[in-house]
Amino acid sequence: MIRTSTLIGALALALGSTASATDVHWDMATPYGDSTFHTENIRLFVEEVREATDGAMHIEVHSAGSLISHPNIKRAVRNRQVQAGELFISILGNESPIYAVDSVPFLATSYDEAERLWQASRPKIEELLAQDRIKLLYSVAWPAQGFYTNRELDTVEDFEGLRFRAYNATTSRMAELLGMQGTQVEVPEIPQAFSTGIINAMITSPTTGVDSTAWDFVDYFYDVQAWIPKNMVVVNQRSWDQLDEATRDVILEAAQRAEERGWTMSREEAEAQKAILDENGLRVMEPSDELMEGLNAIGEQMIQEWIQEAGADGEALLRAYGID
Ligand code: PCA
Repeated sequence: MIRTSTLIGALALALGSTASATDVHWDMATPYGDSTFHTENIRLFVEEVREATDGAMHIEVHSAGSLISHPNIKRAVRNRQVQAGELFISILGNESPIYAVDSVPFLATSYDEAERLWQASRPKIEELLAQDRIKLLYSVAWPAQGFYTNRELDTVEDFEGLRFRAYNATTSRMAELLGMQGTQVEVPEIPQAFSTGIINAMITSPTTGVDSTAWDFVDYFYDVQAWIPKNMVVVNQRSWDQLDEATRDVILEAAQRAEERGWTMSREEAEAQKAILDENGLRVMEPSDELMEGLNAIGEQMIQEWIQEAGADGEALLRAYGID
């Protein structure tokens, strides 16, 4: 059967119109839920692209890992199972330490530092992605990461024996150094992992704490601001190359706006989401000096380990960031 849209397309072509002859539909896989600001930002991005192309470029967002689970999103984009995707950059840390740089404890802990680190690491990350025929569109930070626990943390010894949710190789390593048992759990599964006792502690943003109703499972949020990790939005290079130039320009411009808007959203929500944690009965704690000293020592060790692993590329990246 011939679809009406095909007929209209053929007609438009015959009449010399550029309108709907080049309708493109892309699928985009993302790991996080619809209420997360990253997903809200993606939906605004997709809508801008749709409007600026008069509806010709349609990107369908499949959120919360509903189409592809987070650990498989990069591969799915590479293999064109989906044309676009969003993922947490440091989930790729076991492919290259360069991907993990934004999750090294206490290397970049303010938004200004995180932005500088992003500018310093972006070219190298683009180069790595290009090896897999993937193109980077934009990247947005999460608010700073803090600990959620059901016990008071006075010193680093208090982590001993906790069952800790890890979300990448760096957090697994941190669990090990703090004497915790690490288990990798994706965001949509956090509530279940807590309620079944697989985990009883985690490190993440106030955003993800709110999204996963952390107050149902733990009593404290320690605002240690350990690092500011990022997501990135990527597309398959071949799918990209098949777009006409006008559409590519529209997407690049919308991507740049999405990056700027996303960082603003992130900055704004760091405080707002902490207030929501507090309203729901979680005790938002300032860490003691002793706790911070212990964590900083672990951070030092992990920075050294990262430098060793990342070699000359890592040194160049840190120099670009402003550390010798
Ligand atoms: N939320 C995501 C990544 C970092 C964050 O704040 C998570 O917990 O997996």
